[in-house]
Amino acid sequence: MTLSAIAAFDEAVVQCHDAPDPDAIACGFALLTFLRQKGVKVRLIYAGARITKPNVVLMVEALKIPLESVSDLPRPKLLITVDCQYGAGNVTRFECDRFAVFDHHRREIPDSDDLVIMPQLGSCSTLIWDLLRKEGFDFAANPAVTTALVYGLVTDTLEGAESRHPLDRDLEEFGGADLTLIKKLKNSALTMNDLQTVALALSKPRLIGTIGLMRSDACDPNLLGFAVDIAKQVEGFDSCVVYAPHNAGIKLSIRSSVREVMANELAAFITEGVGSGGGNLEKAGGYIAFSMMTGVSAEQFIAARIKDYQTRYNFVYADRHDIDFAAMPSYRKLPVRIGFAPTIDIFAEGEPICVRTLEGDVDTQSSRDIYLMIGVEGEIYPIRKSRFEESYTVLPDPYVLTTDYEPTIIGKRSGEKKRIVPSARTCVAKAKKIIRAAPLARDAKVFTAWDTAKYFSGRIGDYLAAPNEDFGDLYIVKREIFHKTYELI
Ligand SMILES: [Mn+2]
Repeated sequence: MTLSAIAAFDEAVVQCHDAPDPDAIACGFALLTFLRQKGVKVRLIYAGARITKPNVVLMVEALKIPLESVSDLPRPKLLITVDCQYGAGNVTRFECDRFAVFDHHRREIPDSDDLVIMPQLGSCSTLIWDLLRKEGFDFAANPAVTTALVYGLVTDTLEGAESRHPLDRDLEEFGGADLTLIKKLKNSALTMNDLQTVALALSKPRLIGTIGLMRSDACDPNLLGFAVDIAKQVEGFDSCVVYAPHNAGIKLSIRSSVREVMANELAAFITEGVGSGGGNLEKAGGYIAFSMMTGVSAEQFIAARIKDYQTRYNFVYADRHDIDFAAMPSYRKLPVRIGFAPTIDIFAEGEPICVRTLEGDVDTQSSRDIYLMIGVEGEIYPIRKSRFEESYTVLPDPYVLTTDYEPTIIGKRSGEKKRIVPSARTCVAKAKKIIRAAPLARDAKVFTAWDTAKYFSGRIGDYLAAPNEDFGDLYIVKREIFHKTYELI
């Protein structure tokens, strides 16, 4: 259901899950404020034990959030659950005429037009912020709402370390939040009990292959980040995973210290099909509902996934491989139209810039010599001007973007954020490039010649490819993209 559709109701109730955390409360507060401004009569409620966590109590007081604790509810015309799903295990079910859901956990209830669920986001606050922005909500006039949403994001993503989507980073950098209050809240998150909980978790580490696994009793999510940051320093742990019960599932916090494991990928692997996970190369997090792990304990489930993760990949290093590309079929690059923009058309020459894409942030600088390419799936990558001119022909047509997140370019000196599309033009690959390629028979991690920090992950069916003239310059092409961009000779 859209926010405008909700604003057309004359009354509504917004409900947080039964153990309301800053993310749920922030979303509820933001919706309440928006709907009241639209003339809707709204209440913000939760059922369950009264909140006692010091940071949550302080947040509600400091931002004057009219959060009510209830045990029963007169049947509302519209009940909106935030950061949780109506009828799921972590939220008391109240009778209502109609319900709507805003959440960022994996869908647990039958789909309908009244659910807005985006598991790719690090917090529900990000979702609500984005929707309010699209409704033209005046954040400057409502600083308490801005502060609540930024704090909701901060707690759900462990200060941004485990954020999953470029929109999370956009909210992190959104101005107008009371950073002094957020700092105070961050530093009142723990109880003495929490500290004992983490000490206990760290006292029983398990080693699966080269990955450490630790279980904690329920505790503040911040503590998981704290625990895993200590654990990752243990020699012998290439990566580590700490998890704890959280609401109706488990929350995972993951760190990696080696090139062979990207934390965000390990998070996505552990939660694949059963939850949501993401982050960056070194830090990541995730969530799995108990209802998705039937028949096994959470410990058994995670341990099995970690084991599977470590045995399923072939490792391919560009500088030392023995793959017989010469025996593979030859393909020619199709003349597919893609976009490009010279960096100096976006920012003044010499400015360090950050390209924000779905895949993550890429740092480069504005230079006469650097162009940005916009690929068929909206992916962005820098390319040298000389290489561009060798490989592409510029077309007269304007560029039209067809993906849902529009990439932005941030000037690191000026702090200015700019769209790439207005500066983008269309080009087409000169059709002479011949490559050798074959689909992967096993999942593989490919370490290319030109990126020493990351690897490219290929799934069975994706293509391993290399240009005819240099088998050392190998790379992975996703199956969907391969057939759109290459043809068999
Ligand atoms: Mn949340």
